[in-house]
Formats: sequence, C-alpha cells, structure tokens
Amino acid sequence: MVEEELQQLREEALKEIESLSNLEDLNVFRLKYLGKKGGLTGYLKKLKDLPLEEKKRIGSILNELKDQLEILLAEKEQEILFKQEDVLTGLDLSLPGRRPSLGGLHPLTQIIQEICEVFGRLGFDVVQGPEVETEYYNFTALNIPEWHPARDMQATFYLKNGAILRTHTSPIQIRTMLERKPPLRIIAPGKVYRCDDDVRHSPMFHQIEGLMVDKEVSFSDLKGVLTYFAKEVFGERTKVRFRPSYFPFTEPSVEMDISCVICSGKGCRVCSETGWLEILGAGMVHPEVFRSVNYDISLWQGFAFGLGIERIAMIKYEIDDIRLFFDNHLYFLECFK
Ligand code: 2NM
Repeated sequence: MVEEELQQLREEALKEIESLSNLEDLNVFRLKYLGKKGGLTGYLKKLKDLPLEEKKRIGSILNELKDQLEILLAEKEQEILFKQEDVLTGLDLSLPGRRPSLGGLHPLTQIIQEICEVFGRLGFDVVQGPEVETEYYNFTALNIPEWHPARDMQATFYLKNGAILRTHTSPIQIRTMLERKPPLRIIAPGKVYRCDDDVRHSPMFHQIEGLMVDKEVSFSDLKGVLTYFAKEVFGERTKVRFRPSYFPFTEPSVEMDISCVICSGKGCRVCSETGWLEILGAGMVHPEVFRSVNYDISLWQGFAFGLGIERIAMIKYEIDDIRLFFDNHLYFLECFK
C-alpha cells in the first residue's frame, strides 16, 4: 500500500531531520527527499499513472508531507546557523543575563544610620543644622572662651565674612535648645571641619553628638544610655569604663572606653596593649551652656556626648587609614555592601 509506504517514509525522514547537525548533512537530506531524484519526487512522478480518486488522496498526502519536511528543514537550518554563530563569537544565548551591579551605602552612612536607630529606640530625635556657622554658636554659647586653643587658626577654618566651618556638631544642639523647650532628647549627626590632615585626621569628618535634658537627668542616666549604645553597636559582651576628663561645655566630663573589640581586653596592637579603646566624650551639661540658651538651671539638668564616626568605623572594621573613607575606591566601598 502506498499510504503505508509514505507513513514509513515520513517517520524515517523526521528521525533523520532530528539528528542533523551541520549544513552539509542538511543538503544531503534535502536532495535525498526533495531533490529532482529524491524520494518524494519519485512518488509525485508516479501520481499520473494512478486512477483519479487515488491520485487526489495520495497527492494530498504527498503535498502535506513535502510542506512538513520543508518547514522542519528550514527550522533545522536556522538552529544550525545559530549554533555556528555561537561557536564563532563565543556567544551562548542560553546563559542567564548579567545582573546590573547595584550601589550601596557608604560605610560611614551605614554607621550613622545604625547609631541614629539605636538612640531612636531610646526616644532621641535626629536634628540637623548648618555647616557654615558663627563663632557664637560654635564656641561662645558652648562656654569655649576667647583664649581657648580650639579657637586657634590652625584648628578652625575661618571664612571671609567672619563665618566659620563648624568644628563639631554641638552648635546644632545649641540651635535646637533655642528652638525647642525642654524636656528634650536629640542626636545631631553631620560633617565637621578641622584644619588637620594626616593618616588619623581628615579636614572633614563626621560626628554624632547627643543631648538629653529633663527635670531629673543624672550621671547614672548618662552611663546607662551610653552603655546601652556601646553594647548595641559593638556587641552584648562589650565592657565599658568611664575616665574623668575635661570639656568646657560639660561638668563633670568623662571619656568612655570600650573593651578592645579585637582582643576583648587581653591587650593587642590595636589597643596599644591596654585592652581598652577610647570611643567618646561626654558629661553633664555645663550651667553656662544652659544659661546661654535661657534654660532655668534650677529646673533642668542634662547630659551630652560626642563621638567621631570615622574613629568608630575604623575600630569596628579594623581600618588603619582614615583617607580610605574619602578616596572612594570601588574595591574598598564594595566590602561594605
Ligand atoms: C562632646 C563631649 C561632651 C556636647 C555638649 C553639647 C551641648 F551643646 F549640649 F552642650 N553638645 N555636645 C559634648 C559634650 C560633646 O564631644 C566629645
């Protein structure tokens, strides 16, 4: 039966197309089935000898088979051409696309955000202020007298019109105390400027200062708040100690150390064999500071503190050159994503 023969031919042809892998074999196949002396053409030639009914039936089967083979051949040819191109260009269209590389927050920004969150949990508001300041807000209102070395040309950047670049973020706290009424809990992060430039100092760096004013705020509150901060940022096992110190704007004044994050207190190169790292200054707000913002010192008490962000980041990430924060080398920044 012709039908059965054709069915067999179709199955063989389909199998053969499937296994084709180059253009030469593809052309051989084309000739074998569809060429002038090909298998299908042979049947087509024989059609004219058949009776009309059979001619119609077999003819339509042959046409359909011919169309099918031509479509499959064209598809196969495309597939082979694509593969050849892939080999030539090294292009593999089946690979997933490259992900665009995303930016990340600067390590200093991350630390500022983390510290603001920690104090946020204790009810402190984040406040901001201008980087160009007056001597009054930066020094005078903070009980820093005319003769104080911090006012020296070498430490402060003086601008033409008598303005200065703030040397700490404390003027923000003075401005906020004038704008708001106590009680108050604020934290002021920002850039500050000092005429200093070496491996440990940058002329622009970042500080966070905090201030809490209320009717009964004691030195115990200062210790409690700052101990909580140290454990949140450096880990639950971190120990703290307070040493007496001096700042014109606080009395009494202290510096807080944490147990060394590298050797946990045993002594190493990072802590100069002391087991401790100095991380901030603090104290009870000086009555002269309250007087300059017209807070009644018989009603209000407060503590304040200040810390350098770069110093915290250098301790936390064991970085020994402050300039790395400002060079913006991608291989440095990508470590903090
Ligand atoms: C420090 C250390 C101790 C401080 C004081 C004030 C203000 F404005 F409330 F008086 N702001 N920040 C302060 C106190 C800052 O930095 C080492």
